Amino acid sequence: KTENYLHVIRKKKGTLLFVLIDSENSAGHSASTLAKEAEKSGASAILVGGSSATDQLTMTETVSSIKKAVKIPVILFPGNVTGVVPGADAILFSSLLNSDNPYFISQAQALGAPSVLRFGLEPLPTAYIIIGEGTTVWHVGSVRTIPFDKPSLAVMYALSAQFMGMRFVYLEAGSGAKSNVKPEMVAAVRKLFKGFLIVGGGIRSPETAEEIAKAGADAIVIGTFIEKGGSFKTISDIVKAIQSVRK
Ligand code: 1GP
Repeated sequence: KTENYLHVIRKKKGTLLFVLIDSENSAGHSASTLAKEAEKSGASAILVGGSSATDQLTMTETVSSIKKAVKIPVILFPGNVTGVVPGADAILFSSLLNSDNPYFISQAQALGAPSVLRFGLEPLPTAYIIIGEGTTVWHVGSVRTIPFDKPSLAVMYALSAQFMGMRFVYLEAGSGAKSNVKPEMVAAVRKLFKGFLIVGGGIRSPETAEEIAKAGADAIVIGTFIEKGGSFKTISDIVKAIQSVRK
């Protein structure tokens, strides 16, 4: 149902904004307050997780408080099996395709799958592709990275994801990354990948968000900007900027 909802509102609104809330790191504000503000500012979904989120109890409480606070879907974005908790609408069921460690490609997925079934989470089959280096996800995920200026490598992974039946690709520069995924790379992937294209990491301004939307992203993800107390006025401006783009 969440997958269908995303496609429907993408068609209606243009590029969507997903706000990422890290249950362990929300600048003193409660996760539910941040989620409510994000919804008011025009976010289309809340992602909960992050590669350093290891406490399942906190995750479960965070998901439940966010669920009570907002109507938009709450989607898990786990960095490990510990990120699979009950109460969310869906989960980015991701394989870190350019990891050198099979644990992050298929083993964590096998370990987490029974819980996804048991908790009734809708799995959104996602190829998680890391660009650049020096970020937490790059380190934790044993990533064989793709340089920012090599769009053709990202395209190869996205195509292989498509051929394996994955319906989502997430191009990730990493939380708090100094530079974001370049529009040229997004455009190159967009040209061949037919599924839902998510782009995140280091996006903080309406201008950058708009460039990425113009390049063909279906959704952009913002986390650190909000965690660090960035204004929701800017978030509304970002939503306006990306939703003016229709592709
Ligand atoms: C990280 O792509 C997300 O997994 C969001 O990145 O925290 O840099 O906004 P930021």
